[in-house]
Amino acid sequence: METRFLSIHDPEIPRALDRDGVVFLSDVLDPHTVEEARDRLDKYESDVLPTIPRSNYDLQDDGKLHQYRDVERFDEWFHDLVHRPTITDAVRRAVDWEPRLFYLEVFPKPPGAAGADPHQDLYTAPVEPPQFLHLWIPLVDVGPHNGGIFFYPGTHRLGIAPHIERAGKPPTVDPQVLERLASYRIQVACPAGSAALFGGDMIHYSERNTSDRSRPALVIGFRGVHTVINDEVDIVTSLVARLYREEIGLTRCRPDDDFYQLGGEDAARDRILDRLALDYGVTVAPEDHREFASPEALANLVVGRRDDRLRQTSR
Ligand SMILES: O=C(O)CCC(=O)C(=O)O
Repeated sequence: METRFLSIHDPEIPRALDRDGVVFLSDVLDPHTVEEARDRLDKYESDVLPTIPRSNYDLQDDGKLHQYRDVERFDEWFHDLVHRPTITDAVRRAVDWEPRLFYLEVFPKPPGAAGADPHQDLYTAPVEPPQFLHLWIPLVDVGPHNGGIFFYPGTHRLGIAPHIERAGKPPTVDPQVLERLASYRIQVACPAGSAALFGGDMIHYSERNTSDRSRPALVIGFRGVHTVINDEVDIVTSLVARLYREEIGLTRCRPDDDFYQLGGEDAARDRILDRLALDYGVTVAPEDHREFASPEALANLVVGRRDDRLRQTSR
């Protein structure tokens, strides 16, 4: 596939995106904005991240920062950046549905940080109908030396690939499927401020940053204005079921299974409640857990309490 960089105003963008599933854009952010974004992310990581719930960021096994999201909710400058008409208009022209902002996430990739394993964003964040785009914008020049990114153009037409679920890590595309698709794979060196625009059905991954400099990238997610996302309670229910499986040592746990009937003991319960408090900033007393002992009931309690807290802090 030809990997030309198109101008953000190029009328060819919708056709290229439809054909390849990914399109590369030049000069989406000017050098001054790129530099300011880098400086502001450094400040965000030191001043804001430590003050917000753990569910807003992910760490790697070695404790390095992997990814953080919803930056536009906590920082006005990034809020304005993701709403710039040059960006939103370009995305609007690229697809035949009306986009709305989904989130801004950041892959800071400090030196030595691992890459993102192969995935399709429609698998990890399903929306219905499947109208979902990522605008990936590196804030330094990105190539094979510093955590470069790979795509499989054309394979977006094959639908959602089987993913392997892993404890404590995001799901990843079945390696056997990737092997069969190997001839489609491309890596493109992307200058700072350029972008890759791709659909939620595009398989992609990035490598470890083996350079001695951070490799930050912004990812602006867009979804169709009429899409629905899985209910938050569904998402937290499946997370709680996973915590039950991990902490009790089970292979299966259904949404309505009772923790105590599954053989859960006090020490496992305390670890689960600690993990939920860290992730969602919500405290559940051990005596309350008896009453909300299934993944579904506990998820309802956690989401309800978190929403109450958010309402109070936004008053
Ligand atoms: O920036 C990276 O390393 C990974 C980006 C990514 O996985 C994404 O945009 O979904």
